[in-house]
Formats: sequence, structure tokens, C-alpha cells
Amino acid sequence: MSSPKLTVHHLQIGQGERIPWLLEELNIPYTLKLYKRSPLLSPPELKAKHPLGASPVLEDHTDPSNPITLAESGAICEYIIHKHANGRLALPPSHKNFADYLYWFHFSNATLQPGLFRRAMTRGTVGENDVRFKGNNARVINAVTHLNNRLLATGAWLAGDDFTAADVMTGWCFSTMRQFEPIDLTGYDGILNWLKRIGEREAYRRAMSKADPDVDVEEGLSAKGPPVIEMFVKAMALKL
Ligand SMILES: N[C@@H](CCC(=O)N[C@@H](CS)C(=O)NCC(=O)O)C(=O)O
Repeated sequence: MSSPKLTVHHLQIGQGERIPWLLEELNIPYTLKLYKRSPLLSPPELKAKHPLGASPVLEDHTDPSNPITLAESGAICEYIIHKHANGRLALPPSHKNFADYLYWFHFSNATLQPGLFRRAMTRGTVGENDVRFKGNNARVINAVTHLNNRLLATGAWLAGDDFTAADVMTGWCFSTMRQFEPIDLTGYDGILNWLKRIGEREAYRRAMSKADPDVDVEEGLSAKGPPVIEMFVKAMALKL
């Protein structure tokens, strides 16, 4: 198999950061195309890359007779791992923690992130005293506590002792995504120690310096988190 010819399209300050991070961890070369939000959503050049119009998008031109364009960060991670990395950073079905790996790989996009987004929307539209905000807030706290308990139990990574793509999928929810929806992590020591371990990974640092050089990585890894993007808060309150 010839060496991979991958292009990653990443809308800055967003979940697309998962893909450069994964590729840096796997030591797979790639071309990175960066896009600025316009003003909050994708610019036309990025929208043109895929019918979803969202980031990340992966283009794979390794096999000229079968060029691939793929969206959905989870699908992209699985594609890279199985197509170009012989399954590295996934756990195989034979591994005792296979079910944990699958569960935590999917948890961020299937539960945590939609929950955070719903909470942001209800705060903006109906306010923090409304029962709908309170319900969404309770679900977020439950999900964050569940994840914190998992990390306290493993004392290492989400799938267990091994760093996997489940950590790559989830990291951004507590680092950069807190620019959209704040979470004060004070007292969540499982998550804070895990973020510290993530910050110690050279591949994470390399990816962030390439994908989002203007993002303050230390703020994203801290208990209080980064400042929120005011324009997003206004958009959630339908005030743009
Ligand atoms: N489920 C998709 C979500 C993609 C998504 O919504 N990406 C955001 C970046 S955080 C985006 O591109 N937003 C701009 C837009 O939708 O115009 C994934 O995991 O890749």
C-alpha cells in the first residue's frame, strides 16, 4: 500500500481538531486546510467540500482510482484507524475492554455533546430558571459525573489503561468546546487529571499548534476553562 495522501479540512475552534490530533498520535502525514468561522458557521469554501457543510472533512487520495471524501469525526477516526493504521488506537473485539472502548468512543458525539448544545440553547432561549434548562442541566451534570467516575475508576484513559481514539473523540468537549458551553470542572478530579495527561502528550500539543495556534491550550485544560465566545452566546439567545 502506498503512503497515505490525506487532506484534513478543519474549521478552527471546533471538533475538527480531533483529526489532526489522531493523525499526529499515529504518525501519519497529512495536509491540513484551515478555515475561519464566518462569522460562526462554515465559510462557503468549506461548505463546498461535503453536503453537510460542516467540519471536519477528510479527503483520501491514496488510491487515485477510489478517491474518498468523508465527514463525521467519529467515522473519520474509524476510517483512518482501520484503513491506514492497522487498528492502532482502537481496541479489538478480543480485548477485555472492547465494550468500554466502543461505549466511550461514541459517548461524546451521541450523549455529551448534544446535551451540552441543548443546555446552551435552552439557557439562551428560555433562561436558567425554566424547567427545560434545568432538565438539560441535570442531564449534563449526570453525563459529566458519569465520565468523571469512569476516569477515577481507570486512573488512566477512558477505555482503561490504554490511550485510544475514545480519548481523542472526547477531549475536545472539555477543552475547546468550553468556548461554546462552559463547564466548571472544579471538583471533577478524574476529568482534570485526564486533561493533564492529555496536555502531556506531544502529539496533542503538535496538533493544536498546527490546527489552532491561537487557542490557549492551558485554558482549555484548566478547571475553569476558556472564556466563552460571546457571539455564540448571543446566537443561542437568538440575538444575532
Ligand atoms: N457530527 C459532526 C458534527 C460536525 C459539526 O457540526 N462541526 C461544526 C464544527 S464544531 C461545524 O462545522 N460547524 C459549522 C457549520 O455547521 O456551519 C462531527 O462529529 O463531525
